Amino acid sequence: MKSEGSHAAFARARQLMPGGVNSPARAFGGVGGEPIFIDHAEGAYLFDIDGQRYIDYVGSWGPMILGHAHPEVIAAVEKAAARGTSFGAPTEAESELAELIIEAVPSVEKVRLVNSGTEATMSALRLARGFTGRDVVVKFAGNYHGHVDSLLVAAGSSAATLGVPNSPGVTAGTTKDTLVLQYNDVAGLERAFDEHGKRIAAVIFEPVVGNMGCVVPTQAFLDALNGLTKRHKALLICDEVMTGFRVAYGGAQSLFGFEPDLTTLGKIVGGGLPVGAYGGRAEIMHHVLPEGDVFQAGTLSGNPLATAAGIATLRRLRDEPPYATLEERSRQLAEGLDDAATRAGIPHTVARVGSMLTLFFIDRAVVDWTVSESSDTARFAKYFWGLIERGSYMPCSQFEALFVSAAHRPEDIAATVQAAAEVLGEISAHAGGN
Ligand code: KE4
Repeated sequence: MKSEGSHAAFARARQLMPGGVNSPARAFGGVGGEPIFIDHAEGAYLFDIDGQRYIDYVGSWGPMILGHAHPEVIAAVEKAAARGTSFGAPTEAESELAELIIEAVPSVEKVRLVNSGTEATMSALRLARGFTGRDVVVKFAGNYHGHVDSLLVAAGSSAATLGVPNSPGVTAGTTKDTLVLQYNDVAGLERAFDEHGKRIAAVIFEPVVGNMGCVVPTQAFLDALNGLTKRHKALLICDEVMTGFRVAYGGAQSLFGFEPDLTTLGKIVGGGLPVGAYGGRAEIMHHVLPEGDVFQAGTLSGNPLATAAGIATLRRLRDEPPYATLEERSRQLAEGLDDAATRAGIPHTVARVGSMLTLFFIDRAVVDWTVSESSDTARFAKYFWGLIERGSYMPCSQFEALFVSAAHRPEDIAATVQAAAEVLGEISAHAGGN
């Protein structure tokens, strides 16, 4: 499968933009080779600029739960565009989208729309610090919450270690109040609260992790997160940018039955256009400017085109919930990948919640970043390119979740499973069966 057009397009792009991309996740750094340039997409399929078709399991990293170019979403955006693209003044569409979010997510009584998941988490952290008057925030290794300076920290060596920057340009002062713990580590969380409890403004976490591959929280960890934050009067921020409207219409919190203090959203709430959101208890959101004094603003927040796409997407998910079908197709894919790797004799595990899942090239359950980072990424790269050659487009990193959309048909899943069986068989034969 030659991508001559992508090769030339990438050469041009690298002259113009750092790494030739506008987000590093797209650069194929985790699998080597060059990214594929997309011409258009429809339903479950991407079409590259050389005319190759791929069954898409990235879905723009989550937003495209209905599939690409859904007629209702396209029509809503076209209609909105004809009426003007941005006014810098309030519109009823913003209230419509806010109402859909509030009705869907039990813990959200008031919400503020922003333009990305990063803006949502950055603002939620500022609000938590403003509301509590405290400085320290807790995050977990392998959880990604966008490129928020104070969250770009290396994993601390122990519960007592406050963060050090893991990116140039992030100052020690920015990360000195960030504590990085291991996901699913209840004892570590307890020690952190013992040591820093009165200074902790918030704990932010992914309720189903997508950003170290798919990792599921234990019930004990969820109980500790809720119990310890309440006991120490810290806020629990549930980052549902990826899981919101993905694993259930009400997000992971509705699936697992807990109510965080603040929730961040993105991806699906914009239906592929730039929308992020943060919301929660009215008494907390009351502190956001101009009602309160925690500053946050944005020229294009609640943009008419983005809200139109978000409204059309959420209405469709509410009125014709695809979750039973997504569960069936995703289970078919997960079992097929698991079976293919088992038949090939390749050490692996599969983790899944709803229509987000990961095939890990490691021989044990992935419970946190220390396990996930031990996965065989070289083998993952061979698997990735083998599937590309056979027309299935997986996330270009072992440390990402794949997504199934409502547009994926049983025959698409079967084709991908067949391709995986061939690729994994070749990998195994080449490696002498281990
Ligand atoms: P954005 O700023 O990229 O809209 O959202 C940041 C973000 C926040 N929280 C969670 C749980 C997220 O998964 C993300 C973004 N996810 C990545 C993919 N794992 C976006 C892909 C990219 O960076 O290009």
